[in-house]
Amino acid sequence: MLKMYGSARSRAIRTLWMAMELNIPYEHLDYNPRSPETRTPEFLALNPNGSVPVIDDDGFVLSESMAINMYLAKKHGALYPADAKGEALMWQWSLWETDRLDRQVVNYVNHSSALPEAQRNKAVADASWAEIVPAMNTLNGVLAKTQWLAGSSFTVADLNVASALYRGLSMDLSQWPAVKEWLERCWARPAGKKARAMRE
Ligand SMILES: N[C@@H](CCC(=O)N[C@@H](CS)C(=O)NCC(=O)O)C(=O)O
Repeated sequence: MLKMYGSARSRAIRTLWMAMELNIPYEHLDYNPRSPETRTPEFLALNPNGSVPVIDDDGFVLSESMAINMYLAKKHGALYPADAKGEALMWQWSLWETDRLDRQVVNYVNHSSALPEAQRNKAVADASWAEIVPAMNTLNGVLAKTQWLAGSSFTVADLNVASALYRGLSMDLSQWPAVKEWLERCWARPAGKKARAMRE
């Protein structure tokens, strides 16, 4: 059976959401980031980075949340873009999010609200925000013209970017109304709601 390592309070929320979209059976190993379970020789053999998520699909081991979701969608023949252009857009948006928004959003939310006040660093929050603004402007411009990122329906491209923007749900997105509407639409899916409930 598919084993999914990683707590829903980590980037594993992305892969848990995908498994629930696909309605596939899986065993959840609810490991927290940096926990002792992720520092054992057994875990480091699965993922030498020591990070979550990682999956073990009957002996096929894969890390990186975006890659895991693309693999699962392709393997199970659902939410995978229908043609080469949609597939390329899925790669484009998944890689773009990882580059332009992933760590930036986590750092911004941590250092502006999530961490205890004494641990917050305003310079980190400000530097992150300076990167978030142009990226959100880009995403908003695209989503003002199209409902979905890779074709005419919800695909793994939307799942990857929306799930990575989980913390965007707690940010003021009013200056990016198309992003806000799309993000809420994605997370309102039954599997999105279930993934969120695992975390909150
Ligand atoms: N690019 C990776 C990032 C994975 C990652 O950084 N995971 C964090 C938790 S959200 C982690 O396990 N950090 C602890 C560590 O790296 O030791 C992905 O998207 O899967």
